[in-house]
Amino acid sequence: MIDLRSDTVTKPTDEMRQAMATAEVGDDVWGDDPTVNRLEQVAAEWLGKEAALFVASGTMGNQVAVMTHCSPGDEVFVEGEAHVYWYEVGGIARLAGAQPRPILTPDGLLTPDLVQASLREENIHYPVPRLLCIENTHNRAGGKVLPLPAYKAVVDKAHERGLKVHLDGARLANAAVAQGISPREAAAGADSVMCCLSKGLCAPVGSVLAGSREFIATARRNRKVLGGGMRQAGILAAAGLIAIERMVERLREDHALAQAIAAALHDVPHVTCDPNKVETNMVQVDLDRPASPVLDALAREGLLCGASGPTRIRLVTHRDASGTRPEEVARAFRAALAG
Ligand code: TLP
Repeated sequence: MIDLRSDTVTKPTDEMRQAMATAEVGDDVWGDDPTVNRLEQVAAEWLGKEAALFVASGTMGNQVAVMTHCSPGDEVFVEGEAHVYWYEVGGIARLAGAQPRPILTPDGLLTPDLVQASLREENIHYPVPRLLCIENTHNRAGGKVLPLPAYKAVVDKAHERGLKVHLDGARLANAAVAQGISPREAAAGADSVMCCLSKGLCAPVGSVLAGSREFIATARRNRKVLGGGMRQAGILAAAGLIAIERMVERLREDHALAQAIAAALHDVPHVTCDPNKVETNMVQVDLDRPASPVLDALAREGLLCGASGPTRIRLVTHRDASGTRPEEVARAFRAALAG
């Protein structure tokens, strides 16, 4: 089976398993886990912020960030297809008690003008505008990168209008590698940034949330209320350290494989797939029919992938699928779509 459902399916590397087995641990809720403490220091440095917090998942990191920035009733601006809005079980409303305000874009890319246009003048009837969430790379936009100059312009516009900025950098390392910059450059200016260690970076569990010392102190309390105080979590943080220190550069291989797969799918009948649109480790495949039965047929051909729309399939490349032959993916699609 070739599993391209997500880069979340990656298993820890042998080196990670070794580090996990021998990790020094303690009770992290007491601040006693040396491996978690080290991961948090390394992550803060890596993301260019004062402090960081190890969290159980990307969802927890995003939601803790929104809870920390916002009070109930505040307005949170999100790109219309952002993960924090689409896939986090209504957490903005449910956990922070805040109101999400989607900003519609043609391609997932926020611009200063779109941010400006969505903000209203102060009025007693309106919620207090508080936070802008940016996603980079953008999942539902097919792993698209918001390039550094455009990212900076959006951050500046948000700050100029008094908003805080949270960066959902679940795949920030992919965005950084694709642009030839460091993750800290890619997160510059954001008041908080979340990055997943458990996707292309191959850690089994966990994400990091980074920001100012004061922000992280409050975020730590908000993580606790969500049940995210994880005790001897050093066993997981040990793998997270390897994710940050050793797994970033190889993301290039995932990006190259995604390109090659898109090129192989380009001329498959009933499929629209443009290799020029592949920027990182995702391939979007548009079909002339509903995706769901095609997914079943692909699975019968030995290829697992997921739908990201009624007629759209998403393929995600990652380390555990690095031996995938693009022509095999194209063969599976041809067979699944035959007839
Ligand atoms: N994305 C998952 C699914 O939830 C869709 C995937 O397979 O791509 N932000 C972004 C941009 C994400 O893509 C994800 C996960 C998260 C946050 C949440 O991370 P986890 O799954 O660790 O809660």
